[in-house]
Amino acid sequence: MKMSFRWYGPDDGVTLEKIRQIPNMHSIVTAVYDVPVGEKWSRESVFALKKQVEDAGLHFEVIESVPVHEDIKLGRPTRDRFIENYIANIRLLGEAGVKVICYNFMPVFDWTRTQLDKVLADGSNALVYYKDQLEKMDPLTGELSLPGWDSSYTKESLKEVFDAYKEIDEEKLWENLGYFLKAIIPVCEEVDVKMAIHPDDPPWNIFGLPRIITCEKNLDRFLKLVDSKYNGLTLCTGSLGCTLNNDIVHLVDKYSAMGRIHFMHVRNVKILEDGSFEESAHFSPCGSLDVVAIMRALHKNKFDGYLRPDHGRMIWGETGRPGYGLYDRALGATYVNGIWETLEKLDR
Ligand code: DNO
Repeated sequence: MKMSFRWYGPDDGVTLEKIRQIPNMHSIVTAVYDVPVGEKWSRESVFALKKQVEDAGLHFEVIESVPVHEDIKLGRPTRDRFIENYIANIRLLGEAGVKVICYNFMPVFDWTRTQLDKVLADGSNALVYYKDQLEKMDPLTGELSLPGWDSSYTKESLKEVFDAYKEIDEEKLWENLGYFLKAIIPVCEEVDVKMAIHPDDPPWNIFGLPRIITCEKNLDRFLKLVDSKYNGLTLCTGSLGCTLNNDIVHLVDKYSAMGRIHFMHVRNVKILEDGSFEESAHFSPCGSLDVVAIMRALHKNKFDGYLRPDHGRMIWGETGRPGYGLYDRALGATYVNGIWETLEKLDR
């Protein structure tokens, strides 16, 4: 297991110097952020990023994300140009020593929460998804402020893309995903860069848009679209685990045994009675997931991929990017390290 941490680049208040002080930190997970979705990344930006990370004593081996242009998801005729750009990015990142690329195939929205600063009983605040709040949100009329949101959409362009999705049901989205993978995975095999799709978060359709990377049946189908280890998963425990329909320990065990998990996002969520959920501290009793059982499954299968503590709450008065403060994620990393060290020593 290689411990890693997400860093949003030089403007991130959580600096590389701080991140490297977290025990056992191996890699930085980052991306080039100043290029519009779908375009080629420049050699200068990628190598500058690599140098910064390596100068801080950390590895530059995981990119999250190289976003997929909407035209690829929609299967528009223009997709081939964007796929070519995507392939150019894979090749460039391979040259820079990147081993894993995390991406997602969620229409329009990335991860979705209904409130970013819910105050919890202990005075910390966290991201939450409340079903009643979601019902009141209308992306086409309201002012949206979603955490993974591409803010370059205007109201008009959003309407246009929503209209285009009227033609795309889940089967069509599968077809478009298959087309994309068949084009890129042979290149990944050639340059030794593993793709790791991020599950849909939350794993159900929202705002009438289809979502397919949601459950075991669909993950099986996904892995068979191109049956190569280069076509793999980012197994995000909090995304798949915010519904009781997914047995996370089973999924982690099954897909790590198959060698198809290249990247783990470890976090905990508390599932509420109506199917809403709150992001909680990583410590198992704080949420609905058993983090020890998850780590035990990885350990049993000799997981040697990358893992990052995912979202944290805001604690100790910290402010910053929702989900991506330093303190609670650092506590998460330390907790996971402790579990892993224990498993290693018990194994001897
Ligand atoms: C949220 C993240 C996601 C993830 C993308 C991958 O915190 O896990 O935004 O980076 O879905 O493309």
